[in-house]
Amino acid sequence: MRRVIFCQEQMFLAQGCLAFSDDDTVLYVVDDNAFKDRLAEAGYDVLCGDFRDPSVYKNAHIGQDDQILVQVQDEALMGDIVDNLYRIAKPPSVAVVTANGASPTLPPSVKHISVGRLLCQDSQLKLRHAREHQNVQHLREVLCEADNLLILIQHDPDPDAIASAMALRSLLGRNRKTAAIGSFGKVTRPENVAMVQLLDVKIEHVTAKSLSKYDAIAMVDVQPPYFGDIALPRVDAVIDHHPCVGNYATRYRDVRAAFGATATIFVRYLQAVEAKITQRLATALYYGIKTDTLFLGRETTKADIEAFAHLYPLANHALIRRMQRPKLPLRDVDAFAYALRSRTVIGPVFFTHLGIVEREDVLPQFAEFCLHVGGVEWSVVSGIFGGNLIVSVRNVENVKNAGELVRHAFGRLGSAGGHRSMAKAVIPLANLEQAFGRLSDVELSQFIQQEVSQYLGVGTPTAVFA
Ligand SMILES: [Mn+2]
Repeated sequence: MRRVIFCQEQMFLAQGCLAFSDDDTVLYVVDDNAFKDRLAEAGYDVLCGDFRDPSVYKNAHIGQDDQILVQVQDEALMGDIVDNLYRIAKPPSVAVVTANGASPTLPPSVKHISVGRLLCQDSQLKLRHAREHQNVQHLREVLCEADNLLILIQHDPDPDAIASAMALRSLLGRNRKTAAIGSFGKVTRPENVAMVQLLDVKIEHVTAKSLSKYDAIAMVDVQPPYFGDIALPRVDAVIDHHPCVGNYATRYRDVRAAFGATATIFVRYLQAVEAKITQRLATALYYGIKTDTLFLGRETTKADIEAFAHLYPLANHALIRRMQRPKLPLRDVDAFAYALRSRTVIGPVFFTHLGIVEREDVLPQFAEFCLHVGGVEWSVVSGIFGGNLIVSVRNVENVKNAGELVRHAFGRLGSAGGHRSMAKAVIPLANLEQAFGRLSDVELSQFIQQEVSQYLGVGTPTAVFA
């Protein structure tokens, strides 16, 4: 690709020369001999002639592979240059540079570049970086004295929290010894388990007692009120995107409720201080933004999209595909085989009850799988875990709200809630026994089928639970 720039000296000085990429060869075409000599001395390829003379275009060998940039002040002259260029048998592509968006009448295929706007965008970005740089400096000052820092995240850490914790550690130039990532719970969702395994992230299990061994606590993707009654000895920094609830004291606070992910805040921090974003960190942050915004489909701002685009070329997409499709442990295969055989399909609803399960997460994982069955719009997978009947619900788009379904069907007996397309009910077996007496697995599954099909209006299960 060759770039040919039609340029006059006053424009060259006023606008700087727009040539964009260092990889392209550039030919300057000027109409002033003294200017030509100065450019030639500076080492540029340059040709001189009258811009209205067709031989200039011939001498420059302009053809359709060239990109032309016209930087002249006089609009009539600009029009004549474009005319000459478009008269070439195989004309090149043409853009004109104007001072501030003022656009002379030219064919629509000629694109306008506004130098004013370019400068404005650039200065806005620089001002933003300057502000974020100060944020990072403040954050570093607050945490620098701690020999033993804890980065605390929520009880069932999700990719946004894990990625943000990794980013904070990297911003502070620390490692897992000097800045542990900790949680009172543990990672349970299979996708998130896959993430910490594939990216080799260690999440320490902390208790209220073990907190005392840290000399500073930073929270990411969560705020102190989340921890309820757990007595936190101190909170030094909070970086989050959830709306603030309740008051708390902290030395550093950056809460941006408009952002779709905490990872987006960290991408801005990293950009501002020109920190190197390793492939591992980029992969985590990219996955964090992707999952928290449901692939930019939910509560997404321009900031999230910019951060996502910045990370895209840096992230390992093969690894992300592996996180999204976590492997099924061999010992779960039998449970799945049993569940498939013992299914009940009522209208568009796929029901199955697994009885006692070893791990709770097989239920949502299997519910996800059952949605792939032809004609199925809802999947309702239940099992018994830890003394509770757990009901996991998934649906396809454009049907009733899954969260409301479980609230209506099971809310009176236990905790039930969720989103549009995924929901869960946790019903203590003791509550069921109190209401109905002791129930067998067959009776439990009949009970679930009856409650769900009644709410969805999909007909009645064959055996009615009285
Ligand atoms: Mn988040």
